[in-house]
Amino acid sequence: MKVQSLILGAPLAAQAATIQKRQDIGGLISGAAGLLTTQMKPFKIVDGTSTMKRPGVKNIRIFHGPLNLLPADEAAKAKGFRSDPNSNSFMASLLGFPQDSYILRTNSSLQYEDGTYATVGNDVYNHHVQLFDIGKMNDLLFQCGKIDPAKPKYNIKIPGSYFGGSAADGTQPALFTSPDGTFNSGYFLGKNSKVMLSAELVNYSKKPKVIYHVTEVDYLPGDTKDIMDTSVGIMSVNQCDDIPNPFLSAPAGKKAFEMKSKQITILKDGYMIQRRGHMHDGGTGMLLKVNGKLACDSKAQYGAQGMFKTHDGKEYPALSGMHECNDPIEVKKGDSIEIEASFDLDMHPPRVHAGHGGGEAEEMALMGYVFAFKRPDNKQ
Ligand SMILES: [Cu+2]
Repeated sequence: MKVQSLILGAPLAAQAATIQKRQDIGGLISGAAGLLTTQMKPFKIVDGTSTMKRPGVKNIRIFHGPLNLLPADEAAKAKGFRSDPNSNSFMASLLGFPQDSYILRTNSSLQYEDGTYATVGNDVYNHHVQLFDIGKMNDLLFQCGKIDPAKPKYNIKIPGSYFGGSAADGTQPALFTSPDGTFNSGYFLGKNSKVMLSAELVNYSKKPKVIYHVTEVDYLPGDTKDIMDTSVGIMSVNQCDDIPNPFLSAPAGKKAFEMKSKQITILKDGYMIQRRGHMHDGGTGMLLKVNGKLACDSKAQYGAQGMFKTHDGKEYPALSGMHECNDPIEVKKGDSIEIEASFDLDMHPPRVHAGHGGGEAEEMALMGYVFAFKRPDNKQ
């Protein structure tokens, strides 16, 4: 995951700055503006039937691509910043999403042309796929420390909201309501919305591969009475430490270890809907606590998407999912949250980078939650 940017809360501004700098130095890659306006039209849109109980929900699957994946050692020769040096990275503005709608759920997957899934079992490692809507300013959901929500340290809005995505730790959907769609919340995708795709995908086979990014969307067109808008909060376990680098490594000489966050304060009244950890191979689970009470036990699951080989040739079950909690829980501004993460690198060895002389891939421990803002009139 490209998390530095998530954590700054200004993903594209941060990336644009990096790109701009590189361009000034050598003009090696097309400029930020060019990259940001690279538009990808849908390859096709397929109508479906929503499985949500709420009446009036529409369902479509939007195919974007083709995306060409070079084998890891060839991809490693490409220039430009990537969190995984072997990955093929993509950034584009995706067209075809239903604007002026409340999005209830997005489900991102990688598929071959024949509709089968591209997974680690057939040599495609999904480091991350992220969709951001940059057409909206959002309120800050939390700040580090014990904060009086009436006097936040920073009184700012941030551009862009996480809107969906997937990673090797599971392709569970982004859910902006309860699983059946009946909780009265959704993500408002406005007329000015601009859905940006940012992806890093590793092809561990020897041959190039061609895949598609498919976003399944459940949505309510137009306005919906009293519906609550949502935003997504993502925090690394060390978010509030002095050095909040989200790329983690084990303490010297340790294979099994735990990390605990410092206190984090919620700044808004509302509901936490979907909550889930994000880890890499080696992680065993994450806990989310609100005011000291368990609000989600997000255990890591291994093996459902196949095995991967370590450098010593041994095969291990690959990380395949994180348990998700999605019963809406009410929270108030001033509530404190804490996150905990546990790792066991003996039981679940980390991936090893294919190029650049190998090296252990980084660990991660992010907790993400979808937050529904209580309406000013306190109606749900
Ligand atoms: Cu990650």
